[in-house]
Amino acid sequence: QIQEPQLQGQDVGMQCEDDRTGIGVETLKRAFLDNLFYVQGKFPALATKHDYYMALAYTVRDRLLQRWVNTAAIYTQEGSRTVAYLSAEFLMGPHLGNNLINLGIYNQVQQAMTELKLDLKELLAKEEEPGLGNGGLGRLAACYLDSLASLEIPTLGYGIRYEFGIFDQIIRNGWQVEKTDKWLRYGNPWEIARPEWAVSVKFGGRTEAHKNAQGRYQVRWVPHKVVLGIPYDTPILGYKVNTANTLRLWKAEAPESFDFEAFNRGNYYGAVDQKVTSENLTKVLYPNDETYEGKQLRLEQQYFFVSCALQDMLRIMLRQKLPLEQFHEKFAVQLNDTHPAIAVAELMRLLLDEHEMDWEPAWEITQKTFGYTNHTLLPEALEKWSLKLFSSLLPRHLEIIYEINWRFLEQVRHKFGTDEGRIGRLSLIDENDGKFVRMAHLACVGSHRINGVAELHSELLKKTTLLDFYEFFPEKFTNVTNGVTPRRWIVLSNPKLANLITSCIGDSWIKHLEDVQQIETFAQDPGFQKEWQQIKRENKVNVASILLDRTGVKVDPDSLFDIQVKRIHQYKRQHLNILHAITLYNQIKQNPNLDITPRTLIFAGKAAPGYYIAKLIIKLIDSVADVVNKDPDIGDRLKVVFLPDYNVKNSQPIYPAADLSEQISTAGKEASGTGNMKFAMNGALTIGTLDGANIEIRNAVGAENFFLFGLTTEDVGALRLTGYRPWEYYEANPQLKQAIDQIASGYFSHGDRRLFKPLVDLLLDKDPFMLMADYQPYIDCQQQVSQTYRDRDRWLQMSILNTARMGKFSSDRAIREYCQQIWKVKPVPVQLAAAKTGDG
Ligand code: F58
Repeated sequence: QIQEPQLQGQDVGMQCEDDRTGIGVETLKRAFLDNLFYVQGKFPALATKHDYYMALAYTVRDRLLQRWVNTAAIYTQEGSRTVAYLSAEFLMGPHLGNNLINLGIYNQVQQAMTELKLDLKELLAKEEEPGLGNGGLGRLAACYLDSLASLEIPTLGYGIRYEFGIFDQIIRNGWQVEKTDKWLRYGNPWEIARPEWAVSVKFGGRTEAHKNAQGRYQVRWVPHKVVLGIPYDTPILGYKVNTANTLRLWKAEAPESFDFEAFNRGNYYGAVDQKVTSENLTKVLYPNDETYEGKQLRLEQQYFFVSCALQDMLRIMLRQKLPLEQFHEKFAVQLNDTHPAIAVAELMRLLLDEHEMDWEPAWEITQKTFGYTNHTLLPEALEKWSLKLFSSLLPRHLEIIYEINWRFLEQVRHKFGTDEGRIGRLSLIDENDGKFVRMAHLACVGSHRINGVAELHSELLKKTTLLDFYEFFPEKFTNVTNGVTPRRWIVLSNPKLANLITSCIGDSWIKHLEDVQQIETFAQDPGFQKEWQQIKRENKVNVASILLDRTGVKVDPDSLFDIQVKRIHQYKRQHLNILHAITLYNQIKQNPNLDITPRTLIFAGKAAPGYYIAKLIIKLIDSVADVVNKDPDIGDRLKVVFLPDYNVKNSQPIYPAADLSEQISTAGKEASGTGNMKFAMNGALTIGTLDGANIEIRNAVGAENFFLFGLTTEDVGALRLTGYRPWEYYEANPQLKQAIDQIASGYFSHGDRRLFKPLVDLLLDKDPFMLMADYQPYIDCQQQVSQTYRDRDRWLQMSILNTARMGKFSSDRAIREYCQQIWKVKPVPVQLAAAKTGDG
């Protein structure tokens, strides 16, 4: 059934179904074949699947461009207030499917492909995803761009165009092996390079004083090297609106002049060398998750993209003839964690040195410009740069930071008197153990708003990590609970569920997720329940075939699909989940006739390449899987599978197929989580701790529709204080003891006792994430899950209510809150008219 096109570019009177904008099936077919011929240079008999994908991508891009150019023209004309979202990571996922949804042409394109004897699904699968992020933080940025465009908020996303994104993961002999992600190998149809807007970025060298034309002393930065930043723009279309915002990613290149200088001196290799080192800057994404690494190249990346972004904003202001004094009125700049925090010093430098502004007005503009979002409480993730490194790379910025710090600490003294302890804790410079610049402190001082990403997290920030800042400027602190876009995470990933919901309540929920509440009236309707169950089953059959294809493990779609997919980290406790798997295994072995609820445990996620324990956890999952899956006594009652290479594309079928979502981090450690939201929206029930957004999800769906277990944040703190002795739990609990002893004795490692020793020792000795304490409550809670699953009607009702009550967790809600509380920006609707020129 083909829906009538909702957006009709051809209706504005200028043309009718032309091949670049038309969205009728015949037009789409013609445009597609035209692109196959003129862009790919192929005729059908010679075309590969990839050629067809490219032809389709260009066909869709043409339809985006019309909206993109119009959007830029209107923003330029109106000088609209604009959000600049600065993020070292944007984990966009494949563009094609999402653009089809947001353009409202999925069905037409599907029909066009079918009529050409092509399978749209196969073509969608050909897209190499831009994996320009590690996990939650990068994906959040992508969801926010979708919502910003859908809410018609003028936005520029600024980041880095990494040549290699997050590594591809393969599993060899149970171990993670990393492969470089060559996502640009076959070209990227979604981006347009804008070399005309390239900027220069300086590094190293020294500063000197000079007198300006008015005889005033100014500082000049004489750099050691200069790198060019080339912007690459990708259109970000909103859902069924004409707004197409811009994601502007910067690539580093060597400036031509440098090559020539070296070349003229006869140093050909020197010239090439310069080019190679410059281009290294944006080569690769650092694959760390939740840990900070003090690498020079990382600081260079951060400064590079931030400087490019701010220079670009200044260019836009000049082009729009806006005075620089209005910078904070034109732009609301959000710092996605501290990775772009150097922006505070860079904006000061640009205003002071390049535009000769005085300190006070420059500082006022700076503070009014920035907002800072914190994403973690883990101490190992807090960025600090050694003064030695910092001063050698950014000598001018260090001077500015000293000045900011001096003035700030004066204010602290004024408010609190000379409390040296407090002053030391607040200082932008850490002098405890070597000297470091504390990036979170720079972000706090330089921003007018500081937010955490879930209620608990924002409270903990005020009580712990940022306590001193909270006491100094409480008015800056706020919370914005994360959200995810229902367009990608329901409509695109779970079309059957989306259609069922729409058939009952209409499609307003896609833009206003609160409306999905209306399906509550169907929660006990047997007909609706049956369709709900049928869709879940089809989604599980789909994942079962993916698992068979990628891992060779055959699973039963009627078993309970119990899923944990996220980065592998000790605090996320994939190993607690594995202890449950071992416990179930032992129960069946001890009682071979045991009538348990059949389960399939699915894991996926990448470990940071240098994080040994996380890699060992993957090996443990694989080893347990190997024993369990091959044991004839176990049969279909338990299966354990590790799906390799978790990324956005591979995750899309997963959420819709889950019965149970594992959100089992140690309380107080997971800032928010966003996977928890994607699962619950797709009708999975959650087993989880009182951590991050789990708390708010439980409040929204109702305690009776959520499986809660484990220590609270307060419990964790108290237990630490009174002395935590993990081995006591082990000794007191025979089931736990058996599981740990099996891991230690080589039961899962062909008798190798050394393999998992580091993990076992860690659990019995320090157990930093308190698995031992949470083990029994977790096992008991899982037992309840199994019981509940046997009551199909009850489970279905709980599942439906979970989806129905997830309205709050749309990223549209989160973005509305940012707009109101932090950015003070309003929508600027875009009407389609004949294409005009504009500069974005
Ligand atoms: C994540 N952080 C939080 N950091 O862990 C998660 O709870 C939250 O939902 C999400 O942010 C969005 O707010 C996260 O993903 C990183 O990946 C950083 C990348 C750069 C190095 C340090 C970690």
